[in-house]
Amino acid sequence: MKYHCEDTIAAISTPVGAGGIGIIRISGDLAIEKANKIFRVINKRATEKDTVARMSSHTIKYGNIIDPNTGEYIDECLLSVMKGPHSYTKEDIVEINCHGGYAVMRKILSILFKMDIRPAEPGEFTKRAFLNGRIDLSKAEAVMDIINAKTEASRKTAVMQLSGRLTKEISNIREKLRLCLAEIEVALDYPEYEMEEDTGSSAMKLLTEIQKILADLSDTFYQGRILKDGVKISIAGIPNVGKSSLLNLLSGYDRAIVTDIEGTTRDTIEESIEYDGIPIILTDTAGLRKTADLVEKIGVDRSYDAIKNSDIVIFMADISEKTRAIQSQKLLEEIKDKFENKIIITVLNKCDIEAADTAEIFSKDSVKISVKEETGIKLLLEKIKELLKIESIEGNQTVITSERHKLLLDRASNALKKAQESYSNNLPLDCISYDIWECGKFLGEITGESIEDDVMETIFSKFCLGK
Ligand SMILES: Nc1nc2c(ncn2[C@@H]2O[C@H](COP(=O)(O)OP(=O)(O)OP(=O)(O)O)[C@@H](O)[C@H]2O)c(=O)[nH]1
Ligand SMILES: [Mg+2]
Repeated sequence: MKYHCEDTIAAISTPVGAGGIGIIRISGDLAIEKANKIFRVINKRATEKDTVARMSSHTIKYGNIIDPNTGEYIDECLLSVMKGPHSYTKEDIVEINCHGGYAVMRKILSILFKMDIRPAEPGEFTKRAFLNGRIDLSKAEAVMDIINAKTEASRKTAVMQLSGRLTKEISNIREKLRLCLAEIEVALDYPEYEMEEDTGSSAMKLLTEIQKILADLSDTFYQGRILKDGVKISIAGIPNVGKSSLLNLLSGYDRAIVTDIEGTTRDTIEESIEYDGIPIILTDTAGLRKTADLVEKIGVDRSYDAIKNSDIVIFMADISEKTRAIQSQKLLEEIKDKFENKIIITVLNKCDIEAADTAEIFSKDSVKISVKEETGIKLLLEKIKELLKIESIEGNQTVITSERHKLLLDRASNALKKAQESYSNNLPLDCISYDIWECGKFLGEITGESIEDDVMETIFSKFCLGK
């Protein structure tokens, strides 16, 4: 596929702000011709032939950027040329490595924009790479994930997608569906050979297999999302049990106010941390209790919202006093009832001053810790990791991290379910063909082989400028 775009585009590809170097990327038919007009090679032995227009592909030269209209010297830089189709977009690309000041880069861009080059839209370089057939859509999405990856685990999953593992898996399934459709067609075209029954039953066997693959892939989304965006964990409990102290310990600084006064925390406090490559979004909450204080009441409502929105709840109890521990146990039961399917880890804090027979009030799988003495914390973090089942997906399994992919996998799977229902209701094979075709179409939307323009525009509009 070669998509030809008349426009030559340019953008700053490095982050906005002061930096040692900044990169301006130009892509399109005019990239070399226009860069030639603004660049003068600096070299003792430079001749008139030393121009951008004569540079070989994948070479770099040192020189000055000059405004061709005024002759003004703008900056010194390194300029590289990558000729299409051997470039990121498959078009001619020129990259200017100038000094990373915002004013310098804006000035160079403004000169380019006066020369039939237009500003690139967000993600437009990658969109061209996709439209020109260099990468498929799921790989283009992975490029964005790599840019946004903040932890080792999210980087790994994005690289896995960029390496084409998901693409390969989807292509294999689509190929199987294509063969299946071809067999059905033959059976329908030659009724005299009476192949319909055999073809139908072998198609159903295949569809069951594919459905299982699709379901397994779709099921990896929970872990994939966590690896990409982080797991949301809230710390809840009655006042004064040490919730904010735990947040401070895990985030490594005094993020929240800690006092021995009940009701110190009034609002939810969020902090991002990382454990063993897993991104965690930790929320400390106001202690849960009935209160007449209006502000505290709002805080308590927010605590319940935080519990509702989290993947895991650390329910913290204080085992230094039996009556307070009993109070905590009651609240824990209430929370379990209210949030039925929530993963809750019971954490028993202040075990450094544990009161006799208090820990026994809680179930055996509770984690005993002391924030003060920093004991039991690793155990707690390991327990979280165990619950997320991250280890099992870090091996060879393909993991999906995009909601769009999950939705399409589920739709593809539903299409197969319809095909199976039609078959059990003795509907003719051509009805089944349609559902199989539809399944392939949904899968094709993941890789971008079958995709509507507006969907594509939405995907690329989420990209950052200059990529
Ligand atoms: N002995 C002991 N004291 C602790 C421990 N963890 C916290 N504390 C103390 O318990 C008191 C309450 O701690 P916080 O972290 O403010 O408790 P909280 O649950 O956030 O309280 P609220 O914000 O009021 O809901 C403080 O005096 C802490 O120093 C611990 O492991 N051992
Ligand atoms: Mg607190």
